[in-house]
Amino acid sequence: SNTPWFNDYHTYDEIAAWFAELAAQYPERVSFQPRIGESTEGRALFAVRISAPSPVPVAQRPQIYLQALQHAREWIGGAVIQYIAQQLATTTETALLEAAEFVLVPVVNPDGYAYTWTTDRLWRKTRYRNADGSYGIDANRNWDDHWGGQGSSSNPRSDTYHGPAPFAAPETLAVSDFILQNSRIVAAYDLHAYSQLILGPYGWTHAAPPHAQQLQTSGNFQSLAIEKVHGKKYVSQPSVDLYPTTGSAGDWFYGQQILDGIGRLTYGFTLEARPASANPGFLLPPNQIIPTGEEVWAAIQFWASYALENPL
Ligand code: 0X9
Ligand code: ZN
Repeated sequence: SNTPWFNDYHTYDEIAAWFAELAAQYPERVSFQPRIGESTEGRALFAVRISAPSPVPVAQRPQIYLQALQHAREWIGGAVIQYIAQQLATTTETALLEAAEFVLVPVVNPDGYAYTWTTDRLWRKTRYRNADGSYGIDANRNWDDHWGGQGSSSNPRSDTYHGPAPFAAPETLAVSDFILQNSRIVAAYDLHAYSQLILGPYGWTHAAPPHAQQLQTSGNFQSLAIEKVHGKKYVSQPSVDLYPTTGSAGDWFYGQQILDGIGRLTYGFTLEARPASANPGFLLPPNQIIPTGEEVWAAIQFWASYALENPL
């Protein structure tokens, strides 16, 4: 439903309050975890769980994980995850919600996000205080999967600074711990902007992952689903074909089980939402929130269904 809420972007405080209100409004489906950890500046990292009643106990269901706003300036990612939450809370098509539990961390980098509202609209990183006096770790270079390699920087002033150690950022540490506590996750999504891309493993190497066929099929289904909504083309490809990265969430989602046997094999994806290119880039007009939400919601339903039917 296209409420006025989705006609504009919102601050961190507004978003947190909106999710708490969603849980209050739809207690049968939505629960709000106000503090799974905290940011460098002490803001709460909150989580949201969404499912519908069914004979299968929620505690036994496979889980579908979504996160957004690792990168502060990518506002559309935060708006899209709110849109998806609203659909999950209200949809009358309940099959997915009866089979699975959706687990969301909508704002992974609340300090950076707040900074884009107060000071610098194009800030990307966290607000970690670096040893050289500069600020910020690139959260999406700080996950413990081939950390510190190509596509990340050891320069604290760089926008792709990987941090002093894997999970040195309190945000990535808390969120990754939270993900591992949710031990039945079968698919995980990291929402970004921009370029209209659906990115699967790997980011760190050109080598094909063990489940390349299922991952590519999932990506292709998502791309088709998106195009049917508003005709937008989102290219589905391995992340590394965009450019190599190391220490990224998408690789950790999929690969941490392979690397150290922790957790479950997971359909790990990164989505780059609208727009297609640098104009308007991160400054996507708010009248595109709803259409972008609609097309990504279509992809998410295909991706979640496919993961539930074809576990890795
Ligand atoms: O560089 C990133 O972290 C992501 N792009 S963004 O413009 N949102 O910053 C892409 C991460 C996907 N992984 C790889 N491309 N390897
Ligand atoms: Zn990003």
